[in-house]
Amino acid sequence: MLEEIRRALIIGDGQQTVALVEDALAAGVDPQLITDEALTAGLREVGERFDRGEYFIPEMLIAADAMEQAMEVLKPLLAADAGPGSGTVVIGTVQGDLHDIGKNLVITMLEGAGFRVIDLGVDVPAARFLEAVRDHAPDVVGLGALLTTALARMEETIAMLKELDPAPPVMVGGAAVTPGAGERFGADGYADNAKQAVDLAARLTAE
Ligand code: B1M
Repeated sequence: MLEEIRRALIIGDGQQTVALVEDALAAGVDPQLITDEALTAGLREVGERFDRGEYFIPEMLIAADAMEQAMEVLKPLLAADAGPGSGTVVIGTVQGDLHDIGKNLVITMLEGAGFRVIDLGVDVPAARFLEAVRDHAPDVVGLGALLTTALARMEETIAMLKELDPAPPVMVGGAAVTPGAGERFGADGYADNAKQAVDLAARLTAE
């Protein structure tokens, strides 16, 4: 079933992806497993095809749209299973980067866990993060990046956030980020997926 969903997503058939997700849910398959092993894995394959020159931007867009349609079905179920949390998280994709599917998934899980989330969107300049910290006094700031070219912006933004007094804890994630890079940039934690992001935010708010 997971493989069928993955294949429907890779060819960008949104209707079929949603129908197969609904079938899988009806058969009792875990929503988190569908999200990670079928949908996210499918988009990873789409990215690899793009890398190999087999897919172009339109194919990436269509597959992303199929994922977004499927996530509408899955989000309420994921949110209900997100675990406990409290506090405010300011989150955004750093400047130069327009990817937002993963960030939105992280937001769904954070909100499901009970966090108040201020979503700054995509292509967010450092100044906008600083302004949001002043306006909302968040317990955690989350920065995402999927493009390696956006990592320099992430590093700069963290450096500016860390000059604030008090400096908010910063968590990072997204396909371009590694735990090592996060640490080098001065982040307080790295999350590999949305579930880990919730656990990390809970840990950082408790510190
Ligand atoms: Co683009 N793209 N893309 N893309 N895209 C990647 C990222 C790429 C790896 C594909 C590839 O070549 N293999 C590649 C980057 C290579 C690199 O930098 N080394 C790439 C490229 C090159 C580009 C363009 C430059 C292409 C071009 O124009 N020539 C362009 C850039 C535009 C820009 O940002 N300025 C571009 C555009 C696009 C689309 C618009 C077509 C579309 C985005 C649609 C959208 O986001 N609304 C798109 C897509 C869909 C992808 C891939 C295929 C899928 C990304 C995705 O949504 N994954 C991607 C390939 C890949 O990632 N392997 C690719 C699903 C999502 C659930 O996973 O985002 O990793 P992810 O999120 C996870 C975790 O990472 C984590 O939790 C999530 C859930 O588990 N997480 C966090 C995410 N954010 C977090 C934040 C946290 C904590 C955890 O704390 C704050």
